[in-house]
Amino acid sequence: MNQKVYFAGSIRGGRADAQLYHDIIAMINETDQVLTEHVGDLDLAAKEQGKKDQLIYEKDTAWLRECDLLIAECTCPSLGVGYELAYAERYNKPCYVFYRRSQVQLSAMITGDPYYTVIPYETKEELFGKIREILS
Ligand code: 6K6
Repeated sequence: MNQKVYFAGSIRGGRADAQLYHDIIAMINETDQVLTEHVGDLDLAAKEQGKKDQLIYEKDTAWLRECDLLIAECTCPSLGVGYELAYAERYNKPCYVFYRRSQVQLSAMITGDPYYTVIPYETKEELFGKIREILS
């Protein structure tokens, strides 16, 4: 309860799963605290404009150092999420990596690294059940 969760999901890598990120974040926020709520913002394109990339990087890496754990949804491939996973490993943050097994073959750089807890899923119910287990 009340853990600080860094939720990672694709932004510039593609927004096909934006609604799913939004729903995951809302679910986690029922019991814990998501630091990265913007990842689930459904109107992100407008808000992204004008933000300086260096400030985004500095803020996100500060949150990565501050968080208790990282949860990533990796079905939509994203360079930023890959970077965040490596950064979180460097700071020994527990990392849980979800992906829909029928839609993507995850990078070997993630599945091959025993540091990460990689969790394939298929349905949203399955995904939410597993996230609840992690947070409990
Ligand atoms: C978003 C909403 C409002 O303003 C923005 C500006 N962009 C970003 N803000 C915060 N974090 C970002 C932004 N762009 C990427 N990230 C981080 O990288 C998020 O934490 C995501 O997990 C990850 C996505 O990387 P790309 O490579 O798919 O963009």
